[in-house]
Amino acid sequence: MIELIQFTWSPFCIPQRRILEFSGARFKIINIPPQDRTLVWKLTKHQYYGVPIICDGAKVVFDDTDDQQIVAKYLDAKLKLELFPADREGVQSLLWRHIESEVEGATFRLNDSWYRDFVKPADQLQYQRFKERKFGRGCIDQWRTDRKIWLKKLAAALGPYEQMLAHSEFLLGERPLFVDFDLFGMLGNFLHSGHYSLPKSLPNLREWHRCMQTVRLVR
Ligand SMILES: N[C@@H](CCC(=O)N[C@@H](CS)C(=O)NCC(=O)O)C(=O)O
Repeated sequence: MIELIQFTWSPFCIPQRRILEFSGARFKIINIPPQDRTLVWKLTKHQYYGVPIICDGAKVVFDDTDDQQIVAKYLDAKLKLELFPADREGVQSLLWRHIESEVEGATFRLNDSWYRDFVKPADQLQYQRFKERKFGRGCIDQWRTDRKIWLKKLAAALGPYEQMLAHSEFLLGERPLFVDFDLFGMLGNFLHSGHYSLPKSLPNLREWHRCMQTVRLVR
């Protein structure tokens, strides 16, 4: 059975989890503490410490690139989902770059600014240290101060998706493709703390999001 090694609020794990649910395949979730990558390190034979990774029998799949979608493409091929049709590959790869930079840059800061609400007290030191090593000392305090600014940036980054969804049920047509799951993952990360909701000014996106929570593959 496919196993997904993840932590629940990771913007890069949520798309893979939702794709697996969408597919109807049986799979198992293994949650790791975000600050302890021992299991990932061991399973990847000391090649990778990020999440998500997928174990499928003896096969271990991980994405050590910034833009190739190795995990999602593995699931797509294995489960025959057709989330990456050839005639949409170009536009999807432009969109997922935007989703994973402009959108994700705002969502993870907004969510992490509440990390004390959802990271266990015993894990908070390592969580904060990890963020500060990457984004500078005091970064989370700064994100907390700048919440309004990041909310504005997020709404602006989501504008084009709202426009696209005025014309079709999903981003690129009448069925969901990879970019739908990718955007859903970033928004899942944004909504994780429970302190935010999707802006009322984006009604098409709100409707699409409702749909994306439960959509299932029809073969
Ligand atoms: N290209 C990777 C990116 C995954 C990624 O950046 N994951 C974050 C968690 S949201 C991570 O584990 N980063 C390394 C770390 O936290 O040590 C993918 O799409 O799977």
